[in-house]
Amino acid sequence: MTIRSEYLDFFITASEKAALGALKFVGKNDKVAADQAAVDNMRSEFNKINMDGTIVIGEGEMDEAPMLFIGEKVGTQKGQKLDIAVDPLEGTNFVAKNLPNAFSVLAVAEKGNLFFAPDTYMEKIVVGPNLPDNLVDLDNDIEKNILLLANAKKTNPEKLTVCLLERPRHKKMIDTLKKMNVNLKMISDGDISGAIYVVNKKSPVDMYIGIGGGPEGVLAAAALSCYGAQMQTRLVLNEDEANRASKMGIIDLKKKYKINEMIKGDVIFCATAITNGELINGISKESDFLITSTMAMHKSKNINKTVINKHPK
Ligand code: VTB
Repeated sequence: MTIRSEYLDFFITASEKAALGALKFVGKNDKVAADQAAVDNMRSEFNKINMDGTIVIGEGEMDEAPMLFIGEKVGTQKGQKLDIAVDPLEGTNFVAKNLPNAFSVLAVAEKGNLFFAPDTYMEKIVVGPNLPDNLVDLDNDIEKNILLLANAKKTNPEKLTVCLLERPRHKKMIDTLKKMNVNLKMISDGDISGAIYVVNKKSPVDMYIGIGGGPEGVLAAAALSCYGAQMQTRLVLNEDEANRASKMGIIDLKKKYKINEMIKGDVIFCATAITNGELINGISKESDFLITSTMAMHKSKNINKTVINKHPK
């Protein structure tokens, strides 16, 4: 089975509306209000859709998130059974501070096909398509992974670019990459985009690596699955989180996941830029309209397009 084709447009609209909600808070230094506006808009669009939807990756667990919480039912409960991962505002800081790369993001799979990742950290390594299977591995040190990638791409480490979040936890890795003369692309936030850079021609990145959010990892996997890229992830859990993950049904807490274990079957992925980004243009203003650009993918239909829509102000 696949996701019915009529759903793509509905999800594009939900992603656009979330982005338009956050737009009002660009440069207002209020990331909570920006996030809330994106969440409210996305949820009200979801509830217009004829689907039996469940949020499997959302704003948190029920007691900490009033809306779009994990397990929340969305839609009219009448159509196809779908599992949905959302990040209505990826880059709350970017919107608050009026910086590039803020997005509204969502991914959809058929019921039971989306990894129920807890809201914890996740180790991630991503490389592009057309490389030998299982080329890199989270259990290799960074030096080995770089040498394997350089060899597969028939190039030298100094010609490779690696993207990672600028965090103290990545210092050792950054030091090794510097020693190997690898080019760095260090991002302050937004590691869904960071992972997608690996398949983006405008921002040539050869590898994304490091520890970021688990939910962001699953959303990135959804997009990357439409490109045939490779990704490996592993949850990073403290004791309390390990207990929660076990309760969520995760048996092997140290398991390394590949894309097809995080996302099975068909996928819809939508990302609407709020502020300008390297992947896609942000919302622009004309006298009577706001213009949104959305990356829209539907895997089984081989759809991967940019949708530009005008919205009356
Ligand atoms: C990433 C990134 C997010 O959090 O997941 C990161 O994609 C990881 O958390 O945009 P820390 O900030 O704690 O390192 C964000 O930067 C913010 O949610």
